[in-house]
Amino acid sequence: MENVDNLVLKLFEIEALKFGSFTLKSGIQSPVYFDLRVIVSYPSLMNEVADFLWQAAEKPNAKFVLLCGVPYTALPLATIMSANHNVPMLIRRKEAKDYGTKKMIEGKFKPGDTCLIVEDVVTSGSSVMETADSLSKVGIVVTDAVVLLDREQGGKQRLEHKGINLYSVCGMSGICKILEKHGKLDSPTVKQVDDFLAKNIFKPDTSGVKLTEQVSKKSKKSLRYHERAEIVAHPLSKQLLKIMDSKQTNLAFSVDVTKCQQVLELVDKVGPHVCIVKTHVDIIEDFNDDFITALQKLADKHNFLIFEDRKFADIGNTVKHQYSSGVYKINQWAHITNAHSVPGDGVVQGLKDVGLPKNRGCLLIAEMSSTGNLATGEYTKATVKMAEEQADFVIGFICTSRLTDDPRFLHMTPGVQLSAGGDSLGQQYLTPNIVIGDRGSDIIIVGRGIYKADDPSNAAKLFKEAGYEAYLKQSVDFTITEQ
Ligand code: 5IU
Repeated sequence: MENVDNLVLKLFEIEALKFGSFTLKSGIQSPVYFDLRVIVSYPSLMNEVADFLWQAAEKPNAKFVLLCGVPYTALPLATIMSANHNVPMLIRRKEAKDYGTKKMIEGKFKPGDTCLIVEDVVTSGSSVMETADSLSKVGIVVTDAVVLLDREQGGKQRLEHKGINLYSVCGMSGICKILEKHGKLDSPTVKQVDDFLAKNIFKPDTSGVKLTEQVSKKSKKSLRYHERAEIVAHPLSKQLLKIMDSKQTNLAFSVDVTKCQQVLELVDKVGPHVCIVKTHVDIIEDFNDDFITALQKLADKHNFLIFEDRKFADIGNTVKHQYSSGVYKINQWAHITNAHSVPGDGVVQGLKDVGLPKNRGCLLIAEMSSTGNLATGEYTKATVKMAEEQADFVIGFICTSRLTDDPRFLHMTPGVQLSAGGDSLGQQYLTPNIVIGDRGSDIIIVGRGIYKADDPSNAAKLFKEAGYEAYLKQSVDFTITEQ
């Protein structure tokens, strides 16, 4: 305890802890400001802080084989911890411009490795979450984070809600008590800080929105499938949500095999467990019209929708023909198809011309599951905007996490297996729990996890149960935090 007192006094002395009136990044006026950047000028203090951080994570038995500092202030602190305790470190890139072309995470790791996040100050927890997201995108598991100063504004609870335990060396109220005890702060200032804390708490699952300013409308996460089915406008989304509700499944089966008979046999086995069957008809060697009739019969028998994963990506006039003519005539039989947003909104318009009259729906590819893909950052945001502008035809996204709270849009995520990992060609796998529970997606898309299993029907059942359980847990958690 004495030691923490000394540390706080030192931080106060070097003006890493400031009291007065400060405008925070969010525009909020705060009576206290923590600026830990100055500590790099005090090497022995750096060592001391790194020790405190280590102890704070060690005592509660945090589980990790790697360390990663949140850029930038915590980077040198993580480096000291790494060197002193011989725990390898990772570096997360912060620069947005590098998202598409460079590795976001530098350093050696295997999917499934556990990593402790190190941070200097936590307010809402968003920076820790961003780092955790980047790590989990490459299959690293984050369950613990350690911070020097917790502003006690709800960051800990928000992180817990995302499955991350936060350990802190000291909190805002503790710091005030120590400084008051040592005559560095007067009681009106301490009271000011207390009042500030009482009014400025960040609530779980909002991005930096103050509790007092929360909108009361329920977000998508709190809505059950049947509730969403009532409010979505597109009849296909309604139908899909009703299937998900009645069959208790958010599983889409990607049946990527190359013979008609193989496809039909697999679909008949797996059909009872899925809400969607996803096809790539251009990989089927003996494709014919009877195959489509048989697939449609299975869709009726087992009550699922058909999604042809065609990924249209040409100008509007061309995709219109690709969608409705040629050998496959996709708009005649596939309830859902998808498109890249790269050509601009003409691609959606072209598909819509021949899709909407048949009550078809389209997904936009806003993110991809493969390593090094370019569908990130501004591209993803522009894709969401494109969907919002053509919501009569665009029913959702292919993505790796929830992109909007708008309940009309269905989020579907490929790259799912029962344990995290990848293949040799850049596919990256996450678990149903991470995809539905942590990342807020709606539907898991599973291919090899099912059709390569010894018993595809049983494998589909396991995916269905894992996905549905994550959905139930997600909704219940959210309802509790709303009270
Ligand atoms: N798919 C992806 N990632 C993507 C997109 C589509 O995996 O970003 I867009 C497709 C490819 C394949 C299925 O048809 O989803 C996933 O199959 P596996 O579960 O076998 O990896």
